[in-house]
Amino acid sequence: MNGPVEPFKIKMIEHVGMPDEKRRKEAIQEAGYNTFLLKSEDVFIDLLTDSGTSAMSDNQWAGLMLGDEAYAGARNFYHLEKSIQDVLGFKYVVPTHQGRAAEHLMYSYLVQPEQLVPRNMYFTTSKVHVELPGGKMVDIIIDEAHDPENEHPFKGNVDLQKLQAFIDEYGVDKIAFVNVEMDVNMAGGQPISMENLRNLREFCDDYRLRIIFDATRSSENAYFIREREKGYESTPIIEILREMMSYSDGCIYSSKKDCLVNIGGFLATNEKDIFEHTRSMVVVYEGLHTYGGLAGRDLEALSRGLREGAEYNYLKYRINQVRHLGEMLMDVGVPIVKPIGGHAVFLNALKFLPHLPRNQWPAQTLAAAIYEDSAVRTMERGAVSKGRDKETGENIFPALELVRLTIPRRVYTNTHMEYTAKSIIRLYEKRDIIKGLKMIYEPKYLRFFQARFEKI
Ligand code: PM9
Repeated sequence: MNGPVEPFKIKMIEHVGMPDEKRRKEAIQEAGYNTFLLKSEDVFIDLLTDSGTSAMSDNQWAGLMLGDEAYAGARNFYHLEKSIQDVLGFKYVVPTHQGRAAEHLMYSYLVQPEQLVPRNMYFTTSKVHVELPGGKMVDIIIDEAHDPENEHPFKGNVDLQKLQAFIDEYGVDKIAFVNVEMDVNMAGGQPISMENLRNLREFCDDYRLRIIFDATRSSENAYFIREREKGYESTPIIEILREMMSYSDGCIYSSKKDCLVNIGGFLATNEKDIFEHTRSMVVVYEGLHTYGGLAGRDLEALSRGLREGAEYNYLKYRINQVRHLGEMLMDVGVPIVKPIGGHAVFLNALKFLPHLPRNQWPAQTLAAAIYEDSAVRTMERGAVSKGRDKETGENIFPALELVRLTIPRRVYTNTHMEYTAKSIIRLYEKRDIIKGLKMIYEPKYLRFFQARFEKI
């Protein structure tokens, strides 16, 4: 099967090298078997993340030259504000240097100690920013999302009964707000449906509960709605996005993903109190409210990238390139999360390495083995990422123990996807010889970034 035709041509290239087998072995050992600690120059194909790794267009690069680097009131801020109003429909905008800074400003305002934040599966940085002000994130995603084999078309959906159960048990005042992620990252890049969003809004209105979106991959989610949900087959992506956002009270956004830029984030809302509070806090942590830690040129690239990333032809190519990689693996029986997600293909490490117990970190082991075998860098998304229980201090072993092959946007060709698939298939054929890992260093926060391991 061939990959989708790219709707662009390449104007500039960056050389990449292939480290030999000896260097690969040394490099991953030096990195403590953690792919985050590899040097980029030791990597051939970098599928660590889709965050900040996009190739910008000539239109975005031209925008960089129009950066207005005034401390206050740069024209690029107003361009960004207008793009967000046009594409997402929010009135108020606070720029930040990346997504977690927006999470910090938003969640530290909305979460009181001991409160719960129900969410359709945790994300690492989101969970930390709920826990720092004393809250706790609880899971309300549908059960199907925890099963890698289940082919539900909207595995990102919220289970309203689970939300109701938290309200019944703890009382509505204990719920800080409901947090909804688009194209749920930790579930495998799985979308939420418009119908589910609409029902959730109705449900939350009855309880006067706020809904805050993590809209980081909302354009990719909108593409899936158009592809899979009745009534949206020919609706323009921007119309879908605006309807999605209309069911929320605001969003945080890491623009390093769907907005096709290398840095940036923002929060947006129609709620005056959220805006006034976060606008006053952004100057404490990020910078003035018209730049939020970004240069004027970054604001311009982001303003243009938000519009480009919501174009149907681009999204069609994007989603189908990810699907191409996933199908090459699936066709020969390599275990992956189904349906194939929006931004990445996720390997099911528990099925890939069934001989390894959970405390030997199968996904971490597999990510390290893939690098050692082929210089392809991937990321663990399992128990190392999940961390420890806040109360008991014990490791949590989530149902999903995955390795993410995350595809940067507009960066790699279909031939790169084919090289990756062939390497992983080759490794799958000799999977029995892969040995597990032992964790020898664990930092306090977000341990997956810096933890170190040793081969057993
Ligand atoms: N996501 C990713 O690789 C980068 C850091 S974690 C390895 O998937 C969501 C859904 C994200 C996300 C980052 C953030 C934080 C918030 N929500 O990285 O701070 O996927 O811009 O965004 C990463 P920033």
